[in-house]
Amino acid sequence: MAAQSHASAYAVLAEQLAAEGLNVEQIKTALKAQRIETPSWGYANSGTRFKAFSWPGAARTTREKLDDAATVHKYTGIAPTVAVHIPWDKPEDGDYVAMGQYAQSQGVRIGAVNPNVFQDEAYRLGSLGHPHSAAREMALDHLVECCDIMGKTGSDLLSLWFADGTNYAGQDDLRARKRRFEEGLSVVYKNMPAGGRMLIEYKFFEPAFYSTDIPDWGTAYAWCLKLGPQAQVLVDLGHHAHGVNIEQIVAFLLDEGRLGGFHFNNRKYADDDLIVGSVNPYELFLIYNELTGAALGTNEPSRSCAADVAYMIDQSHNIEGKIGAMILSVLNCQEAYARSLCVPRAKVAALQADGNVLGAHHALTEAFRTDVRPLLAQVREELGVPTNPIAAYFASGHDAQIAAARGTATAGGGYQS
Ligand code: PSV
Ligand code: MN
Repeated sequence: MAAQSHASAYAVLAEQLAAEGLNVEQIKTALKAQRIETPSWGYANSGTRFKAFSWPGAARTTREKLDDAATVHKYTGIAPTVAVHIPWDKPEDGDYVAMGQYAQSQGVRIGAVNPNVFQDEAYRLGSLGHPHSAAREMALDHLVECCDIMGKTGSDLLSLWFADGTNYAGQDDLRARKRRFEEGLSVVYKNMPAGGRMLIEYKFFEPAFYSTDIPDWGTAYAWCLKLGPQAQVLVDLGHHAHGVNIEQIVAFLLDEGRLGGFHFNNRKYADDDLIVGSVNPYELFLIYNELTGAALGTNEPSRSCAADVAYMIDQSHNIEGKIGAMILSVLNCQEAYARSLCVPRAKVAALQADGNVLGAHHALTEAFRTDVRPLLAQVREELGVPTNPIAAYFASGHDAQIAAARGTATAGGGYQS
C-alpha cells in the first residue's frame, strides 16, 4: 500500500469499525502496546539435519545477534526484547551483566533465558530424565546457572525445553523418568530469582521418537500445578500433532491462569520453524482471538493471565535472509493481533447466546477478512517507524551492508554462538 494512500483508507476503516461498535483509538492504543520477542538463534546460520547453508551477513556472535534484533525493533517498533540460548549466547568473558548492557546500548533488552540441556554428549539418554544421577546433576547445574543469569541480565523468564525421551519401548521406566523430572524441576523452581517465571514447553516428538518426557500441554500443566504459581505452560505452535486445536489449548490455559507464553512459528509438516503466519494465518488469528477476548474480558484469572503472556518467536531461517524473515514474522503477529481487535465481541457474544451458529461464525470470520493494512500504517506512523517496514528494510540495503562487513560464516551444521 502506497504511503500517501493509507490516510483515506484508514478513515474508511475507522468508520466501519465504529459502525460495529469498536473504538479505533482504543484499537490503536492496544496495537502500540503490543510486544513480540525475537530469538537470538534466529539470526545465526541454522539448518536442517541435512544441511546448514551459510547466509552472507548472518550473525556470527552474540553481539551481532543483538544488533540484528535491534534492527528488527528499529523497523517494527514492537520487538524490544531478545531471547537468549545458553551456552550458544555465552559471552567469551562470561560477563552477562555486560551482555545485558550491550543489548540496552543497542536499544533492546534481554528477554527469556533458554537453557540448553540437549547438546552435550552426556545427554544421550536425557537430562533431568536421564537414568544416571551424574547427567541429571550436570543438567541441574546448568539450569540453576541459568537462574543466576536471569538475575544478571534482568530477565524474569526461564524458558525450559527438554529433548528428553526414549526411542524404544522398554528402553527406560516411564514412571521413573516422570519422577526424576518432577524432582529436578522442583529444584530449578526453588532457584529462580524472586518474581521470575518458569515457562515449561512441551513437544510430542523429536528428537526422541518413542516417548517424550513432556509430550503435551497436559503434562506441562500438571507439573506447573505441582510446582507453584510461578510455573506456566509455553505453547510452541510447531509442537502439536496435525489437526490439534491450538486455540482451544490457549483458551483452557488462559482460563486456568497458566498460559505463560508462546513460541510463534509456522509449519506445514512437522516442527518446521517457518515464518510466523506463513502457512496458516487463520490459525494465528484464532489464537490471537482467544488472547484478545481474555484481555478485554472481565473474567479472572483469564484477564490478568492474558496481560502477562510472553509473546516470543522461535524460528530458524534455513534458505532465506534472517532479519527480513524476522521482520515479516513480527508483522504477521501484528496483523493477526489487529484483526483480533476488529472482532465485534458484543455482537458475537449475542449471536452465540442466541445459538446462531452461522451468524457468530460469520461475524468472527469477517473480522479475519478485514484489511488492517491502513490501520497498521497509521499505527506505525504514530509510533515513528516505517509505515511499510518490510519494504523499507528491503530498500535500506542493510542486508548488503552486513554481508560486506561480516562476510559469509561457515555454517557448521548447527547453531553458531
Ligand atoms: C525445540 O524444538 C525448540 O522449540 C525449543 O524451544 C528450543 O529451545 C528451540 O526449539 C531451539 O532449538
Ligand atoms: Mn520452541
